[in-house]
Parts: sequence; structure tokens; C-alpha cells
Amino acid sequence: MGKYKRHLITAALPYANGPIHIGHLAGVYVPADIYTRYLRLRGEEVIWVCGSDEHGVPITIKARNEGVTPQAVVDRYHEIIKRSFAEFGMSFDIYSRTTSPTHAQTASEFFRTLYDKGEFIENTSKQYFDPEAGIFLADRYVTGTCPKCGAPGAYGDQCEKCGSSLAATELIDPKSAVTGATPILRDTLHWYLPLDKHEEFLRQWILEDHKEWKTNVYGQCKSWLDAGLQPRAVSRDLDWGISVPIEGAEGKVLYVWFDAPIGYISATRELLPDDWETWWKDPQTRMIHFIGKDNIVFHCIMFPAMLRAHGRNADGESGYATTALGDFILPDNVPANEFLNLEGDKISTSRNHAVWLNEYLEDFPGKQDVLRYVLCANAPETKDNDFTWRDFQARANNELVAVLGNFVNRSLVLTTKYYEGRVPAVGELTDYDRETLAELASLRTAVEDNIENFRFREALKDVMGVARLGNKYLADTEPWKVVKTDPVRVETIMNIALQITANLAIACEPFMPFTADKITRMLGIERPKWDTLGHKDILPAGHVIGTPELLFERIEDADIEKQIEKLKK
Ligand code: B3M
Ligand code: ZN
Repeated sequence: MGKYKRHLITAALPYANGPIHIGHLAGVYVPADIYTRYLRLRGEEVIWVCGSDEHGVPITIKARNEGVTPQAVVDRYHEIIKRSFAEFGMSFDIYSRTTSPTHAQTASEFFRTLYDKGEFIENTSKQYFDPEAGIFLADRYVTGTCPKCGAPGAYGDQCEKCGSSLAATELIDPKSAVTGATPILRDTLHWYLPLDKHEEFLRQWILEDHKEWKTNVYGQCKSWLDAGLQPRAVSRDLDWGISVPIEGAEGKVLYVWFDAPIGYISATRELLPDDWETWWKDPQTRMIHFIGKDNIVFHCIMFPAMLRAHGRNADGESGYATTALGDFILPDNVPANEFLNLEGDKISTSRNHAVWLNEYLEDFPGKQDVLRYVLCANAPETKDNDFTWRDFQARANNELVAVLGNFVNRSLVLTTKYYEGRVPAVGELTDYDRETLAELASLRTAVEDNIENFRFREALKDVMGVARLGNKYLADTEPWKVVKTDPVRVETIMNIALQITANLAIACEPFMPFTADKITRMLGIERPKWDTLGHKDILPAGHVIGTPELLFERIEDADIEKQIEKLKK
């Protein structure tokens, strides 16, 4: 694929402070999995790294509320998240975590390199300190009366009543959300990455050199850059995280958004201890970050600035990946998605307005691909989108059962019935046969073009188009009628139907891997190579297929009513 030798795929590291819900899956992991599976099928050299993001303030607050250690919190959720991902077929090459020793080492070294090169500025500021808990308070954990509208219970970063953004020090009658104590202002020293110094470079790199990025991503970057970049603190006063690796920095840890993206590097290092640098420093590596829209600034501005600062020479010139194994490469693309809403309302962990993957599987065992399908078909690729249980049911029944399942089942069952499962030979083709096969042949380029351009919804439509083509072909040629008058013709019809089915076994793999496996098994073959997609001779005549089973079951009204009720509670 172009000038690149290998692909390094990353997906946002989920916070280990709760399970995974459908919004995560639709926005980040389903697209990343489709893309990675596709590259593997194409025979590309690819790794996909991910892991749990286990630092940050919310984890410490959760631990405090539950009276357990932060480590206990992340241990619990790391396992739950990891299991959900595995159950949904996320094909990571490694799923690591940011509390791993390798990560502590990698992140510390990274910080230290930037520090030694003078890439940070130091600054002392006044910050609220909770005298009872003995900790500095993140803005979110100071509450008080809004200075703008007078509403009580405003947060130190925002008043939810009037929407104003605030500074914690502006709040009237501030209180610590941790203990309820009145916080006091204290001086604190922090290290800042001067993003402003990288602004010119970032403008050129994103706005000029990456005009092909998705418009939502490009647009967000442009507005950040146009507003002007400010120095950003990369340390925090907290007792949970990676210690700032310099003397005199006791009680200070790396800001979670400094260490988390380095987690991609650490995970690669754990996966390939001897070879990880090739994946991060050879300009022939193509790096792609899959993320949600709230992570754009960190992946397009902050992390690239960090990577560049790491590689930049003392004169401030050149920098990223100019020579083989020079320094860190930057992402080639950041295909961020917008948000998925649920039944017309924002997904919210605190209000428990969400569909959790672990709960979904309890209610719909074995139906991973149904959810993968619906989330991809309705993915928030260009704008926020809504997930509704009615739409879930409609897509499952009218598309998966009625189109894909129905076609595959008919072609397999008829083959079993007419030929005891033996693939009949193809005879003379009619014009209609030829048209159908020509349409099948165009499938591969369509799917490839859409996947390569991160248009997964369109790509999935192309795949379903094949099942529709097959259904229409059987409906038009009516083998069940013709078999009585012209059984030789039916051999050709069924051969073509089976070849279409074999194509579906290949084409479904990136999107619905469990279904692809099932079709492959029912056909009694090894999965055909991606290169044969669109071909009309995948199954040799005389091959005996396996036993047909239903691919999908109907989703009943009662099933989804139960889910809708659950959300109301
Ligand atoms: N954990 C935020 C999030 O899940 C954060 C992503 C880190 S990616 C390096 O939205
Ligand atoms: Zn207000």
C-alpha cells in the first residue's frame, strides 16, 4: 500500500474506571478492528496495539468513594474491559495497561529526554488544596456557587446550569468535592509543554500536508490552531500515576494525557521488545490512531508535539523521522469518529444511560456480530448518531436475518437437498448469469476503496449488496421451480449461488468475523484468500459442503422492550 512497509494501528486506551459501552465500540474499536483485519487479509504487515488507561483523577476519586486502592479499581476494570473486547472479537496484537513496569519506564524516559533537552518550561501557580485530604484538587473536584449565574453546585471548570467555563478560583464559597472541606490556595510548580513553539510546525503538518484527513478532524485541528496554542501542563499533584522523574518533584506525577499516548509505545515495546523501534522510528511505518472526537486535540496536537520535541535537534530544526530510525514518526491519519447517542440522549456513565457490553452479552448471548453490524451500519462517522433498540431490531431482522442469513441458508439448504451437499458444476451461462457475476466482480474494488478511506458504513453496504445480489439471483432464477423441468440449468444456478456465498465468507470477515467463520465452516472450506474476492470459481465442483445452520435468529419485540425498560430505570 503505497510507500509504506508496515502499519501501526492504535485505538484509544479506555479508562479503567468502568466497563465498555456501545459508544466506545462504535466510535473507536469496531472501525479499528475492521481496518486492522482488512490489512491483515491484504497480506500487509500490521500490528494493532491497545490497553487500559489506568491513571488520572477519576480513578483516584472512584477508589476513594469505594474505600479501596486505585490499583484495585484498575485491576477490576482492566479485566472486565479486556474480556469484553475479546468476546467481541477485537483482534489486538496486544492489550496492555499503563500500570505496567514497561510503561513506567518508557514514559519516564520520554519525560526525562524532553526535560534534558529543555523542551519544557517550569511555572508556579496557585491551586486549590484540600487540607483534610492533604491533596491538590483538580478543577473538576472543586464545587461552589457560579459567579456568573449564582447557581449552586457549579464545578471548578464549568457551570452546568449556565454553561460558562470557569476557573476553580472564580467559584464563590468553594468546597472540596472529595471531603467537603474549604480548600486553600497553595503554590505549586509544574512542567509545561510549550505547544505555542510547535504551532507553526503543526499548522504546516496538519493544515497543508494532511488535507485528506476527515473533515471533522481537520476542522477541529484548524480551530485549535487558529485560536493559538498555549503551554500545557504535563504534570499534576497527585499520588496516583507515574512519578515525575526528576529530583525535587515528590508528590507530582505525569499528567494522564502525557503518559497515556506513550502507552502506545510501551505496548509495542512489550509486544516486540527487540523490534519496537522499527515500528515507531522507521518512516516507512504508517501510524493510524483510531479515537473518538473528544480525543482529537491530544492525538493531533499534543502527542505529535511531544513526539516531535523528542526528536528535534538542539537547533530546533528538522525533527520527525527524516532519516531511517531517526526519531519518532507522526501519525499519517487520525480517523476520529463523532459520538453515538442512545435513544435520543447522550450516553452517560453517571446516569447509567448506556448499553454495557458485558450486559449485552448476558441478554444476547452469541450475538456479537449483530451488535458489530448495527454499530458499523450506523456508525457516527461524519456526525453524531443515535442508537435505538428499534433500529437494532429492524436491522437485525430486515438485514441480517432477511437478507444475509436468508440467502446463505437457501443456497446451502438447496445444495444439500438437490446434490447431497456436493457443489454442482457450472454449465452454460445466460446473460443474466453473466450480469450477476460481473456485479460480483466489482465488489472487491468497492469494498477496498471504502475501507481504505475509512468509510466503513459504505464498505459494509457493499458487502450487504452481495447478499442482496444473491437473494435477487435466487428469486429471479427460481431453482426450486426450474428443478422440475430443467435440472441441468439448476446446477449452474446453484454453483453461482454457492460462489456468491463463498464470497460472503471472505467479505464478512473484517466486519463480522464470527459470521465469516460460520459461513466458512458451513461451506466446509478453509477461508478463501482475500485476493479471490469477486471470483466466480472459489468452490471447485464436487466439493462437499458442511451442514447448514441458521446464521442469525430474529430479535423479538419482547427482547428489545426489556432493553428499553432497563434504560428507563
Ligand atoms: N483514556 C480518554 C478516553 O477514553 C483516554 C484515551 C487515551 S488514548 C491515549 O476518552
Ligand atoms: Zn452558572
